Amino acid sequence: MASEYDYKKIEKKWQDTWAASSAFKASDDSSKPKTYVLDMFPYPSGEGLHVGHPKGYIATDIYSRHMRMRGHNVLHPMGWDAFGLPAENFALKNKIHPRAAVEQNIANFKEQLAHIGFDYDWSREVNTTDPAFYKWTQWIFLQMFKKGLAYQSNEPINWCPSCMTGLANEDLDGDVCERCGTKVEKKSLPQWVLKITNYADRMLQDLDALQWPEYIKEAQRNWIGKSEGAELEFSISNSQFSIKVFTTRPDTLFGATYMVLAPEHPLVAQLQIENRAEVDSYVVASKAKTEIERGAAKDKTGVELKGIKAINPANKEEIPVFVADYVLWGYGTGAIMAVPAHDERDFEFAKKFNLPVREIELEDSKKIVEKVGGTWTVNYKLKDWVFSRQRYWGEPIPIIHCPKDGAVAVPEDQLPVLLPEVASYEPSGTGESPLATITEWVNTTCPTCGGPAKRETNTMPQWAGSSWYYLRFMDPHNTEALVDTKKEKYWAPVDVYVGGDHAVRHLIYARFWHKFLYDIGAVSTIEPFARLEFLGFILAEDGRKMSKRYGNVIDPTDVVVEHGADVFRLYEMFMGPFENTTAWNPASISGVGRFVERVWRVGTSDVLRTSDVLALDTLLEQTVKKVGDDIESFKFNTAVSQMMILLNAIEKEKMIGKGQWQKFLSILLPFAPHIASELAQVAGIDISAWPAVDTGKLVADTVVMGVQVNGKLRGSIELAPTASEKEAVAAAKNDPKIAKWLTGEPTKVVYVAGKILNLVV
Ligand code: ANZ
Repeated sequence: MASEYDYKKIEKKWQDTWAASSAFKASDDSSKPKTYVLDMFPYPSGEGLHVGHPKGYIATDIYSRHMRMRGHNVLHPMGWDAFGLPAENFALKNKIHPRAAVEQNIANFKEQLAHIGFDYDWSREVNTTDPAFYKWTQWIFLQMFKKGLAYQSNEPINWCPSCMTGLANEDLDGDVCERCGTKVEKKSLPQWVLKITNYADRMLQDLDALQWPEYIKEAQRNWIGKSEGAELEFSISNSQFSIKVFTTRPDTLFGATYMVLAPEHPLVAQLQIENRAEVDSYVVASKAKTEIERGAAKDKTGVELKGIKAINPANKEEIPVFVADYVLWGYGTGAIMAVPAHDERDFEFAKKFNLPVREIELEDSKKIVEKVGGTWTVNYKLKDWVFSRQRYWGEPIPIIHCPKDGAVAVPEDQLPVLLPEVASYEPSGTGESPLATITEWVNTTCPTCGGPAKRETNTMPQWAGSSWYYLRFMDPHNTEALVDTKKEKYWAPVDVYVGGDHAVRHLIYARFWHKFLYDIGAVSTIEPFARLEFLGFILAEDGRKMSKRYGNVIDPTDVVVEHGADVFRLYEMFMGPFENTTAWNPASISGVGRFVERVWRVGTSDVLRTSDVLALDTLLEQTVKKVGDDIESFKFNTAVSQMMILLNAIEKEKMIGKGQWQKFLSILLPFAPHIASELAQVAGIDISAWPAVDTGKLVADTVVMGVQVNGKLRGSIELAPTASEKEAVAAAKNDPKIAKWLTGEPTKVVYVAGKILNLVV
């Protein structure tokens, strides 16, 4: 007699068993092939996990369990991305120290994850805020500094007045702070900047070989924004000055009817302009707009620089010069030649200011650049990475400023530079980090000359630790190197990386750091993540994003308590294609719940036979094959539905061979590891290996095909899937139920072998 399925007891039992036997510990020393499966590690927020977060973790869990069953040595680790603004803002709001908040939140996350039965190797857990970890984040920064890739700059940067810190372009959503939604301003602050642009070309080139979704690659290409063109020089009449422009269309040079300088262009201040007051007030007004607003404005604005004429180097024609904010200072040379006949923005501007639109014959770009003494050049939209944050909760930048020796690296044997305790870690808003107030920490001696010097007080951005953490999992306890060379060679690269965010940003930064580490010999592969799978989010039942704000958050623990971990796991995979965004649906969870109960009932009733049940053979083999293929290609939903089809057949037969049951439980194991393990134990079978597909049984001897007569289903015939059209028609005629509808010879036959026969009479 079948017993009740007590998932609470059984799931706990297996979770304890796995923990006690360190079942998922990855070995560094293995003759097996390796698979490294990685989730984008979470930032441990105060809100805890909602049911959307584990979707990717379930997928990697299934993938990694199945690779382990295929005989691979699998690394599937988990850790915490815990530095940065969100953690600090949470701590400020709740009036606790960020470190205490992070610890508390991590404990909560781990508790939530534990209930779901994941196969993480917790012995490799990392936390970016652990000094033993960030020592190496600082070490990488120092290597970049030594190679001239970390430099100081005073260029105006994005400043969030609400978060009171400078930000990188990647931290913006258009022109607002990605974190808090406040419009950013431009502010000049001394900054550390990383020369990511040095890697722009390699980051573009190496995208091609990656097994990543095409739209993510495209997003990266657009973010890098490589543009090939020429720099051409226009002299200014009666002046020693000239204007250099960047153009992708030198062939349109004869059509240039005016020029534009960006408001920030130094020439605007230097030139002898007749309408100085008007120009200056335009420049001031343009400062209030963001670059996005400037670029997108349909109604173009600008002011002519009266008394100034530029000379077109191709035909020596004098053309007017404007200051206009649709030209940006941060791109190209900050000045353009305007060709209204060929450029839409220039056309809009020309219409408004009554400037000539000249149709021309295009020149030969090669030739014309040479003729006017221009140079070919390449521009990137990608900007160097503004790396300083004026906030407390980040890795201290390991630099000492000496009045004599300038910026000096902290000696490597003094790493990590520990983040000091501070009485108040609120952002100062002055453009200095809270660390600047701790004089005993700031004042130090210069490692070069021994004289009095000061520590750098800015911290690193929240993206620093995540730019290399995947390497640390390969060797998390190493005190001598960020990763041991031998271990890195064995584990690298990450074979499958799974997440649902950071198409640019993290994935750009990590690729940049990785390539740098490759250049200094610290890693052996040119790319960190060979394959990337991007997931679609889970929305609340109401179709909105799950958020505390809307009160529609579902806690995975509640679902596990109500339905069990296996049901939760199967349901999240069954919701739809992995990459689709889908809404939570309680009715559908109950459906999956019934599937699990039925599996239990079959497994605990008297159905097992010593020999195989022939009627199940073909479907079983097809299912083993499909589930394996589907896991490999991240099509988890169709894998689950195929197992449901197989279960129906097993129930219909009311019996199954022990060997067949073993195969079924084996393919179920990665999805529903608790119930599969329990039922395998009940049956006394081993399900640790992925079953081989018996290809000889994949094709059924006969299939049942529907037969339509004049568009209406009139019956079915059973014959070999490879049968010819003639054989199929003959079989239909032989079936009395169908034959009575066949009043004459069919005038048209549509036959899809193995699927359907359609007769028109
Ligand atoms: C003349 C011209 C004629 C242009 C034409 C385009 C079409 P991408 O492809 O994005 O690199 N440009 C250059 N610097 C600029 C700046 N700082 N702010 C705004 N626009 C700028 O675009 C390059 C083109 O954008 C350049 O080529 C320049 O206009 C403009 F039929 O020069 B072109």
